[in-house]
Amino acid sequence: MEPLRQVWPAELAERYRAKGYWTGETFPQALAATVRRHGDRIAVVGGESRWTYADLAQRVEIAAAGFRALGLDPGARVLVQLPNVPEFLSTVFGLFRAGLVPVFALPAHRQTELVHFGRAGEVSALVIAERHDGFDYRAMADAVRAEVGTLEHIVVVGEPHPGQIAFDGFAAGDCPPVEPDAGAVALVQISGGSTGLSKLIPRTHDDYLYSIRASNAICGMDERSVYLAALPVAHNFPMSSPGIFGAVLAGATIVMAPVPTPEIAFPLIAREGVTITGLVPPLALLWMRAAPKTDHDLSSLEVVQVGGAKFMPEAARRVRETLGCTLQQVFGMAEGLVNYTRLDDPDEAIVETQGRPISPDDEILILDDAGDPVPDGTPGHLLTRGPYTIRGYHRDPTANARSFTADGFYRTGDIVLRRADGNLVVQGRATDHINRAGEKISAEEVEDHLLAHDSVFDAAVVSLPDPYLGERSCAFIVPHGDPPGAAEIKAWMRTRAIAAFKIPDQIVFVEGFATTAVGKVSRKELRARLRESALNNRKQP
Ligand code: AMP
Ligand code: DBH
Repeated sequence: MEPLRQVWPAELAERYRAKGYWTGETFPQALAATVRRHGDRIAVVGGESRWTYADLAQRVEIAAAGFRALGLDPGARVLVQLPNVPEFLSTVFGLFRAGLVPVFALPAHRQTELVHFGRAGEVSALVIAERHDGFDYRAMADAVRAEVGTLEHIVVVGEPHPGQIAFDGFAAGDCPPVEPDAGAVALVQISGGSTGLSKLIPRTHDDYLYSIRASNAICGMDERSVYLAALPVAHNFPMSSPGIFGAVLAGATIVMAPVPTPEIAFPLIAREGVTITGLVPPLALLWMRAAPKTDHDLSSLEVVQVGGAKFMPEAARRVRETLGCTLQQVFGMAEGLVNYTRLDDPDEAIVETQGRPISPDDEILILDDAGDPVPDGTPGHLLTRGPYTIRGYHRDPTANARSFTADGFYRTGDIVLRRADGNLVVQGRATDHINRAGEKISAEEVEDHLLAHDSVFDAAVVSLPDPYLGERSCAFIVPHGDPPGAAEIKAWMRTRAIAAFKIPDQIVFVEGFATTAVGKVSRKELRARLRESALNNRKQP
């Protein structure tokens, strides 16, 4: 088994420690500290459950002992696919407590993605919910186990199928103390997958805890805060910016929303006195449309964070009057770097920019195509390194060669400009992915699925502007013989057992992809041309 590691050069590591970013604390210690200070406060509310931090700590011990009793040894990896339920916390902190490493999948992921994560992470167990949002995960989990050689145990929050284990059935027991090194990998996040399949992002206790602690300070998260988990909490944004983990460090209350619609979220805000939440732009639009008509009292809201995709200034400007709270723009990535507008920034900066880095030691480069720095105000490629940005993906030398420079900068793929006040404005991106309402979709990955259809000769997937989603996906398909029809292609994609957000929103059949006189065009160029032609509403180039 390939060990998970994330290593910074010694002199940088020393500096991050000397500056107090990396404190040597681990996740189990961080939870223990909150339990000592805030044991009686409500940690999490969800469904029928309402647990104090002391309750949570007890459940974490049971979960830790239960996972160890399965025969999982410290360092083993566990794929976690849970929706926004309180058991997300007892599972994940139970894994931390037992020295096991969670690898996070989103509830929207399906068999194909889970098999990929399971193999790439060499996971020993999978934790699922019985069902969520109309989907039963249990049969899928068995199918994943059949395809992932290392995967032995399936643990179910809810009623297990035969051969699966009930999370609630874990008997109270003792988990031997485990003292992980703070420089060890605590968890594995999943990249949006800008080229090909998603990559694994190992994050250490030191680096992830620093980004969360610092986010708490910037976002005003303290023990009085009530955080509404609206986006799926496995995602890096609601997990760590500052999200549910920030709430745990602060001793705040987490309110788990099963889905983020106003119908579900607004009554929770009113009932629990929610003070802060995080949304993607399309949800923010939906909330702003619903807020003026609602009977629910939203006046407890202090901060609404919006990120994951570009929030347009026109919409950003309306947040304060419609939702009655401060907007915070968040521009982050699971690989590390997170930028925030500050709560006391002038309105103009909050509306027009995506904020600035968390840390004074986040190094930011903005380069032109030739690799030279551009002056402030000029768009360029954003590269970064710092105390919580990874130095490499897990077991993927090809992706690492592409995504990191020799001196350890991460190429974000984003095109940004820096203003004189230090705030960044996202202008677009250099890589070929579709940012559909904050869900990143790799064009390559979708093209690969399309090409597996007998009637598809060639396919190119591009992003088109969409008034609601920000971007939608459009697949240009060159058929093999008679065009199969868009409905058939979509139905085919559904049989591929992939997340529904990857199914193309729009399908256009074309006779062929023109190549230049000089020869074959690159995929990147082809996608750019098709996109251009669709935007100009012309016929195929
Ligand atoms: P991932 O690497 O999958 O975690 O996705 C991170 C990417 O999401 C960033 O590199 C950006 O392309 C995009 N992103 C996140 N937040 C914002 C934002 N506020 N505005 C524009 N793009 C964003
Ligand atoms: O899109 C993201 O990945 C993202 C957005 C905001 C993120 O990872 C984050 C904040 O931490």
